[in-house]
Amino acid sequence: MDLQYKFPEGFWWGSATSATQIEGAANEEGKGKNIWDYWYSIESNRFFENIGPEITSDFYHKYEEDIKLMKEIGHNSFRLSISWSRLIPGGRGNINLEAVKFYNNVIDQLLANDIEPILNLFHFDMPLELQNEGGWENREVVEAYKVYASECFRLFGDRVKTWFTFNEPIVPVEGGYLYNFHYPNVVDFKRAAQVAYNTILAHVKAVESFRTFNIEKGKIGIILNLTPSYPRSQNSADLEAANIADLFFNRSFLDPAVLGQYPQELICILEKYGQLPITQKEDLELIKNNTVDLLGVNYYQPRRVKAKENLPNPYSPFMPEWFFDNYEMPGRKMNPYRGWEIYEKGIYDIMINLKKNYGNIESFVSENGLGVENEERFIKDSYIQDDYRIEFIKEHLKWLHKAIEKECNVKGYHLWTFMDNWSWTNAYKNRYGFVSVDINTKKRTFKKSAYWFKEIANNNGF
Ligand code: BGP
Repeated sequence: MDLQYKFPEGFWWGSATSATQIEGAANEEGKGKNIWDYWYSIESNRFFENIGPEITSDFYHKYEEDIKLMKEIGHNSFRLSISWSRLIPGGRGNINLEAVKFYNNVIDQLLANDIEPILNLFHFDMPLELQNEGGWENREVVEAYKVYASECFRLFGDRVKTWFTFNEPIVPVEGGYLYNFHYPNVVDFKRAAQVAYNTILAHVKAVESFRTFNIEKGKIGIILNLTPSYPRSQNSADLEAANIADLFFNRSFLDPAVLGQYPQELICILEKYGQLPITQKEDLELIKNNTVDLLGVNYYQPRRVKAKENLPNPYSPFMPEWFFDNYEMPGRKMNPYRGWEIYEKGIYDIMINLKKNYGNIESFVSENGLGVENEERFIKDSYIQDDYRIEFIKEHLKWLHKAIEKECNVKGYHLWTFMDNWSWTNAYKNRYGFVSVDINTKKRTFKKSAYWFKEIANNNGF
């Protein structure tokens, strides 16, 4: 077949999800509580239509059916996360054998369907007991994570080759310690910096442990939401604003994870404002020696910034926004439901940056997707005709293809997400899946995009 956009041999076609967003069974078979279970129990009003994480898509009971559906639409790979509080209730100590059984079954089912399981160890879901000890602010929790990660490598490493330590580790920093959209709802930059730093420590300790398992063809990486920072203009003040935003939101994780060191400029800013985290001397060696094999890139939207209009109030809490203002570019294309700009070329710019400045590290698009409200509006012939999603994916893939033509080392594309799932405080407001899920009956139905994706996965292009 003559394809205009042909992708490299072995390209990953699939989708991504996370434990808390699909498993449900939040209080079943020995699972401990995580911060989402707890936060919902004390403040359910913070969640769209008061819906919490206890049932979600019920993957815990329906995984067999779901994996069959994945196979049906051409998935050759699927990324999911392990729920730490399910595997090790309380965060440390005994392993929950029911959880081991569940994850073993999921992995085996995926393999039996020729779908490569890609496992992520942490997707925003800190066990409650460990959060009560200070979460990522506490180095003891870093040690507990290392033990948890090692248990996962030991239990599942015979079959799972591709591992990720964290998904979007900056989000719990932003949500939990700066902007109040995750528990524990703290607003304190210095604590946020400690959380970010300790997360990197947890990450490198997991990488270090992973290497000792000598998993055949095993690779380990981190998944980052890389959000390119575009300046309003080429004026030097706008450029500097974009540079600083990039340091805070991208390079704070990208540089240590891939290059093994923090950007000096970022250290200088934090030092100047008295915001540096507490560190130990030996940490630097550890960070340097445990860089990743591959990178997951989550991309939804660009960040546009401009030089500040007004000086920040020096008595207000220190924030990244002391150095830039967000910029609403006239004429930008928007996803009005999520309030995010759609800028397809961003995916190309990210890959070119990885090629130029990060040794062309192997990467893949680990999340990209379009959340839409009230998709039932688009039902025709009893399924959702989501042409807007097909368009969205296609336009991103074209730019990804262009990056590959420029020799960027891109290995795959995963949509967020396989089936409509529970989106944290947005609960079921925006739907992202190839498969719609009736939130009452849990019935699954393919959307039009699922059939379309099957074609491109089977043809390895379009
Ligand atoms: C990413 C997360 C996902 C997912 C997605 C969509 O940041 O890794 O967990 O939820 O964004 O965003 P949202 O659910 O907030 O609409």
